Amino acid sequence: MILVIGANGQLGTVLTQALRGSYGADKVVASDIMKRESNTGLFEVIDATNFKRIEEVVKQYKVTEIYHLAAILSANAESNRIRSWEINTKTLLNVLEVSRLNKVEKVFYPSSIAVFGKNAPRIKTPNNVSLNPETVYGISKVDGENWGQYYYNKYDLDVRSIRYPGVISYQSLPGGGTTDYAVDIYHKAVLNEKYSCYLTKDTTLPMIFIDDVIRATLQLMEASKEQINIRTSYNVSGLSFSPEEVAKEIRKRISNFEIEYIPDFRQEIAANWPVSIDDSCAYNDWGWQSEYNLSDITKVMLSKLRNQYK
Ligand code: AKB
Repeated sequence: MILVIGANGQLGTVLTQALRGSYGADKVVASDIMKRESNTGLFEVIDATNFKRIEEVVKQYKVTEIYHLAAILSANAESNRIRSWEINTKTLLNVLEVSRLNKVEKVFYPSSIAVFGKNAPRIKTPNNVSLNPETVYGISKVDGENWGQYYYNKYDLDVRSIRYPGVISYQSLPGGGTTDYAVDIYHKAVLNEKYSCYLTKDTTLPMIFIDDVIRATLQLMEASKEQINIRTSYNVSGLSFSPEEVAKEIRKRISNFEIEYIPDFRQEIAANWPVSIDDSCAYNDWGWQSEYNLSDITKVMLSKLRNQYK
């Protein structure tokens, strides 16, 4: 029995459906801080800062696996430090502790490329480098990775994790991240509006398409225990591009698409993140390989969003 915490977020919306597709609708309980009209199937309201509530649901459904996705992303976290600690760190500790006490066997925790700071090589950033993030969000993700490893070492709780790049999806919007522009830009393009980008045109960041994200996550979680050699978090790469490169790709399909560049505080966050990621550990341990390039992503994003805005 699987519990998804943060099921209404950018990742949770799609991952919940994928898990239901793989394991059956009656095997996956979705949960979030509020229920939406679009929530179908098994759903529980959970505020993950509330240990007792998580435990109640875990006991009620005899949960054996938790995907803990609730988080405040990098841009928003900068102005909400205490709340970010509560949502990004305390909720994870709650999940790990509830799991330890209630025989949950496996936990998935999403980390991020935000764990890397100025000291890490920015090109092909390796899995195992010193992590000195300079953002609230990055600090919380390093913390989370270490807590996961701690519960694995100390209690044999099977915690697994991926450092996600910026996720590009059409199903729902990201909220409050530094990489959000790579989703917003497609919405503006489809609406025939000019896009005002908060990063400089040549800021290249690691990104990944939602289908690759879901495949990577399920592949990691389905790998045998012996295949998992990293208990902090795995680097996973999709592709890397800059705002100018997406704009060019969009113009191949919408020739009059316009973009302007007005960098704000998010530029400084992006400037300390990797340009590209070395994901050879994920490839060697559980066979990870991405499938989507920028042209594929642009084609799918524009066509799916056109249908949504019809
Ligand atoms: C963000 O921009 O904060 C996230 C991330 C890279 O983790 N998308």
